[in-house]
Order: sequence, then structure tokens, then C-alpha cells
Amino acid sequence: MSQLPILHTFSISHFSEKARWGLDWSGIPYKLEPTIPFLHMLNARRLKAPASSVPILERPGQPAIQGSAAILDWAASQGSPLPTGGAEIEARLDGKVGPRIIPYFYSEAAIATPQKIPPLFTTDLSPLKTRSFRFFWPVIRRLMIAGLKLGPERRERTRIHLLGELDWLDDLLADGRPYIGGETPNRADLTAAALLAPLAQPPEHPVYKNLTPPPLMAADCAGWAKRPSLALVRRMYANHRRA
Ligand SMILES: N[C@@H](CCC(=O)N[C@@H](CS)C(=O)NCC(=O)O)C(=O)O
Repeated sequence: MSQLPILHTFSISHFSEKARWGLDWSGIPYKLEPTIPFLHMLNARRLKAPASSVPILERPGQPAIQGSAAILDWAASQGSPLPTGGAEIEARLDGKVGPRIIPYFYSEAAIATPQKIPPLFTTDLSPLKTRSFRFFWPVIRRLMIAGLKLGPERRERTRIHLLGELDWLDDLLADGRPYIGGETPNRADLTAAALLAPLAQPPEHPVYKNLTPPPLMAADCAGWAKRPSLALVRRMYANHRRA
């Protein structure tokens, strides 16, 4: 095994992007290992992770770390220049925003524009995993629709919740501060930017620069673009996202 830590991700995953960005910001070298649905479960089991989700950081000779916040905690413990602070806001973003973006996006995209999803999932994948993903995509799609109960009703419910969270973030930024952290970003800024990036598709994003939202989401994104919360996402990517 490589002596570098290995970051297991889904390329399309916003929580994976949060961990990846945090490691990039930290300057900690690592190997990016994007995977595909179902293989990720086998991998999580091999790494003795408590849940199946990505991101997971595999460390040579040490237990793997699962979860974007735990991976960032570890990066900070290495004395890295990763910004700190904003823990309560980060926890709310992780608990209420990140999980809702998933059904909000897939409820429309997996049904109306499923052909646009594979390029996002297969960014940076090995040729073999890319072929496997494309072969299994029709099955993965059906299981996702059934498992996550995707559809117009789920979309509408998660949209209303998301709007409430955008209002909350806009209020935090209402005094005109450039970042949640004030004049400089804290970890909550990184978290907000990574988790809300699907709504802003920043050109610096390694994957969502190629995201074409489905029609209803595109209309939402256009209507929400001037919100301080989404301006924050674009500012964070423009000023702070470097590979
Ligand atoms: N709180 C976790 C959430 C991770 C998460 O929800 N990951 C999704 C992809 S965005 C996932 O792996 N879903 C598939 C699964 O849970 O098996 C974190 O911060 O890492």
C-alpha cells in the first residue's frame, strides 16, 4: 500500500469534496481514490468503518477515519494551516444542509436528466471503475430512486427545508461580512461552500464545474444566486480552492 493516506470518495459527493478541500488546504499529501456505489460498502467494511458512507481516510498502519468533520479534525491535529472555528455552524450544515442537498438534487436529476449524472460520478475514476459505473448505472439509479424515495414530493419537502437553511445562513452574513468567520474564513465557511456548491457550480470546483442542473433546479439556482449564502460559496471557491 502507498505510504500516503488514501481518501476514498464519490467524485459527485459534496461531503467528499469537503474532506478533499480540507486536505488540499492543509497541504497534507494524500492519494485520491474515488469509488462507485456498492464497492464503497465493501471498502468501508474492509476498513472497519462504522458506516458505509464516504469520505473515509485510510491511513497506513492506523485506523481509518470516516466522515468529513473527523477528517478535518485529524488534518488540524497535524498542525496544518486549515482554518478553525465555527464548530456549531459546521455541525448544523453537516446535519441539516448536506443531507438535504442529496434528495433535492437527485429527486429531479435522477428522473428528468439521468444521463447527466454519470460524468459527475466518473470524474477521476479509473477506466475499469468508469466502465463498471456506466454498466451498473441503470440499476444504481433505480435503487436510488426507491431507496431515497425520490420524486416531486421529496424534492418539494427538501427544497422548503433548504430554503429555511439558506435564510439562516443569509442572516448570519447580513452585516455584510465577507465570511461567516468575519474577515477571514473559518471551517464553517469551508463547510458551507463545499456542501452548497451544487447550487452554485463554481468554476473552481473539481467536479461541479461540469454540473448542468436539471430545469427546476436551474431555475432555483438562478433565483437564489444573489443570496449572500451563495455569494459566499462563489467567494470561497474563487479565493480559497486550490488543488
Ligand atoms: N456526515 C457524513 C456524511 C457522509 C455522506 O452522507 N456521504 C454520502 C455521499 S455524499 C454517502 O456516502 N452515501 C452512501 C452511504 O451512506 O452508503 C460526513 O460528513 O462525511
